[in-house]
Amino acid sequence: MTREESCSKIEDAIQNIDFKGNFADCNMYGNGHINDTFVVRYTQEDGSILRYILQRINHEVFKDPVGLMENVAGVTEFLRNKILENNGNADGETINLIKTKDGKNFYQDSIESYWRGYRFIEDAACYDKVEKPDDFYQSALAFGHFQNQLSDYPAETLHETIKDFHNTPDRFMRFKKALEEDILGRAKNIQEEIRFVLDREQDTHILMDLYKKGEMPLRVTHNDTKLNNIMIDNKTGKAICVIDLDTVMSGFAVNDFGDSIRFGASTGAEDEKDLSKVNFDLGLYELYTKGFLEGCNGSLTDVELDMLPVGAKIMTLECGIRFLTDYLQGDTYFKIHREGHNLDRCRTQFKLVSDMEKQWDAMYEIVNKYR
Ligand code: ADP
Ligand code: GN1
Ligand code: MG
Repeated sequence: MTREESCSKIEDAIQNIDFKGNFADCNMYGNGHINDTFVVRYTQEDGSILRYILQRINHEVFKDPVGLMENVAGVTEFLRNKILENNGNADGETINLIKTKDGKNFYQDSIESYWRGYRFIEDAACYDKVEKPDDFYQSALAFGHFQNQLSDYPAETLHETIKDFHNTPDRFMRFKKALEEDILGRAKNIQEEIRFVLDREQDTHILMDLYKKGEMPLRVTHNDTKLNNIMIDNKTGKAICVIDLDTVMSGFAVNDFGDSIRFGASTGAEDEKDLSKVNFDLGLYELYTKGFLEGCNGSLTDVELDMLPVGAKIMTLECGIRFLTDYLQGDTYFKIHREGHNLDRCRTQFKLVSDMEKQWDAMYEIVNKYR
């Protein structure tokens, strides 16, 4: 799509979603790797400004945007009802979809792009790196609580928005296929990273094997629990709202735990080029473990508790494998902002995996301290 076409489609979407007030402006927003996110500002009658989020769903990634939006609408409504039952005010505590002028949850334009609007969560921030340890702890409470609140969600009504999303053995197979095909001839320059993955094939099976034996329960999980998918209140410092619900599906609790660890318990950014700045921070791991277990409020089984460190390692390894696969395939999945971006991202993940392997016993001891 050319820039002009893209702009005209944004205007088209804006006109069809029921945003209130007089349109002021629209700008790209946020650091997500998948959807196109914009902030749209509207002037109100009293002169104040109301902001909204406008998103174009990436339907190369999400093949069934209609099913996805059914999930998002279902989950947000379910959460809103729970919050209302408990404390009577759900404002800001779940994402709020803004319907289209004809009452739908999304707008589909003439070139088959899917757009949605959300109320902008004001006076809150989301972080790409832990700045204050307490933010990480608050996010742990919120993600644990989120999972706990969805424990009685009718899982059978959820659409699988990305097939085999956290099927790690399958991710490993897809990596091997991309390696065999090596369409851009990039493999020769990344032998160390390739070896790193191949050496850990056994690890990729651990959770799936437990699941197949009936020892690892499937739950309704978020599946993308990185710190920048949670909004932290600027005044209170509490996590107020879990966002990015596109991947809410059946999954393993330990993967939700693990995905937060891989992103937040690192001393460096996910795409840091200088690996000497990227270390696994055991103190942050401990903080998150404490918060997540408090948030889950006793709902995890013994096997799940035993597997929390494995979840951390496997989610980090899997994410690195996904970045590396995308690098081999020509960077078509994750948005990149520089050459080699996916390779840089992969390297931080593998550095963290190595660090975890060195601190493996301590990771278990910490879980045992809080279980
Ligand atoms: P992606 O799947 O691309 O990561 P997200 O739904 O996570 O998309 O949105 C990208 C970013 O936009 C978030 O990290 C956050 O900064 C911002 N954002 C999303 N929804 C809201 C909202 N309702 N209020 C304020 N900011 C939001
Ligand atoms: C993507 O959409 P975003 O930026 O929150 C990805 C996650 C990865 C993450 C790595 C749907 O998350 O699975 O862990 O990037 N989301 C999807 O930062 O693939
Ligand atoms: Mg996101």
